[in-house]
Amino acid sequence: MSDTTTPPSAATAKVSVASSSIPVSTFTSVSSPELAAAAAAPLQKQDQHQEASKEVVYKILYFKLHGMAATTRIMLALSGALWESIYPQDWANEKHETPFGLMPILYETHPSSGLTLEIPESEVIERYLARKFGFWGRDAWEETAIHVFYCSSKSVLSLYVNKVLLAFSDTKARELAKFVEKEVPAWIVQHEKWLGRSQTPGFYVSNQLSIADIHSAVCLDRFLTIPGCKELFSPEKTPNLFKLKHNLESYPRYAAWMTSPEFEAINISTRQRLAVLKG
Ligand SMILES: N[C@@H](CCC(=O)N[C@@H](CS)C(=O)NCC(=O)O)C(=O)O
Repeated sequence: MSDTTTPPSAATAKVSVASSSIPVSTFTSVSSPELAAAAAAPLQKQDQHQEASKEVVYKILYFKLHGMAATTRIMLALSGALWESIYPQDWANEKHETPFGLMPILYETHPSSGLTLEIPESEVIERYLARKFGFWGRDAWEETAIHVFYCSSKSVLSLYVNKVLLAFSDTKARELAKFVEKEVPAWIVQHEKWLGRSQTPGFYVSNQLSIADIHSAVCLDRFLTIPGCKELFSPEKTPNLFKLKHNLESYPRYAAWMTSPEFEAINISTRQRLAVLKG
């Protein structure tokens, strides 16, 4: 993992790859010796990605929404690897070609062998990339601390989606109130306490960027768009969560992704989708 005093360069932040079609599925043959060898290739450190980017190409398939692909896209952007977002063209038909008929799906192509790994399930993808790119801690204790706060942020975000966004219109206001009055404050208290306790406030583990930092920043960005919820956050009220956000923003590759035209296009369609769901 990189030290925040020396954020990685933006030079290889995002490089387009030739085709944006869904790669040929390899999920059912993932146990073949060649794929097993490709998957077991040495883990990459962030500072080795210039080298790694020549080797492996990543594609992340998801709707043109942040949703369940937001954290993966950020990790790919931070890594410096060759990657692109791909979107379904005709999902009703493409769905049946995918492992579980659901997105996101990560495709990892190894040009030297021509093999493509296909990885479904958002949490599996996130944990795979976190391990590959060094966002997963240096020992068992760091991994555990990172995992705890990563899971906590995943839980609060899925509560919002399942209990509030997907609530029937007659219960939506009540569910939102409960979420804002109970769930978010509970999340804030524990995360503020942990983030503030160390000598490097704003990181869950030492001064290392981890999947927990990245996923909590995704949560924070989402919460800051919810009326009634965004008022719970400010540099004064939640200084350590703001420090976390600031830490992440000091990485040029992150800043490049968050201000890219593609990110903005995803922003626009996410806002449109949320407006429908919020009713
Ligand atoms: N457990 C899966 C859930 C994925 C999921 O629900 N994906 C939705 C979009 S958020 C989807 O693909 N919907 C399209 C469909 O059901 O056809 C994961 O975490 O990846």
